[in-house]
Amino acid sequence: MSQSLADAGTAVGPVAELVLDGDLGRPARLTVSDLLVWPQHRAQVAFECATSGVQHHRFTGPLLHDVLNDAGPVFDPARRKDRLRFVIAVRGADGHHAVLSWAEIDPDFGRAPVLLAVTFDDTPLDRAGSQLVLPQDRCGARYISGIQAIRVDGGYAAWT
Ligand SMILES: Nc1nc2c(c(=O)[nH]1)N[C@H]1C(S)=C(S)[C@@H](COP(=O)(O)O)O[C@H]1N2
Ligand SMILES: [Mo]
Repeated sequence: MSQSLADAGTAVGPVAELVLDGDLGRPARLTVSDLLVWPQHRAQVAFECATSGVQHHRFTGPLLHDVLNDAGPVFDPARRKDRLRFVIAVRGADGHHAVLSWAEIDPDFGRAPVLLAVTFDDTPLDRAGSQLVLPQDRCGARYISGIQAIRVDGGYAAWT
């Protein structure tokens, strides 16, 4: 049987894909190995879970901002105020979802170093899917695992 390049070097099994869509000039489907194209960052984090207490983990992966910027969000990059109406919705394969504001991760505003993880405690996430890493969050609930879709939405333009 043939094996795709994306599977090479990882354990046998289906490779998870995430869909990037919404108000983007270049929507995309990305495997975890596709996420290695961007500069890789490390995060050593602690977060509290309401049910299991404080957890400590290490993650690596690209900045969410770098990945989304390359997908061409349909705002005028030269006008800072134009970015403020954009939201980013992230959904896991189990339906768990949460939103971030674009400004939260934008280097001109909140500058949160949010990652799309490719490894979790040194284990590759190729089959489980990427996990959202928010070092600024005290609570673990937005650390969405098994990411299936990310939608960028500038829909609040309707208010202007
Ligand atoms: N896909 C998905 N990701 C998720 C959750 C979930 O239910 N589904 N739970 C969140 C919560 S509440 C916490 S605290 C962290 C860590 O939860 P875990 O210890 O159950 O992995 O994952 C987060 N990511
Ligand atoms: Mo949690």
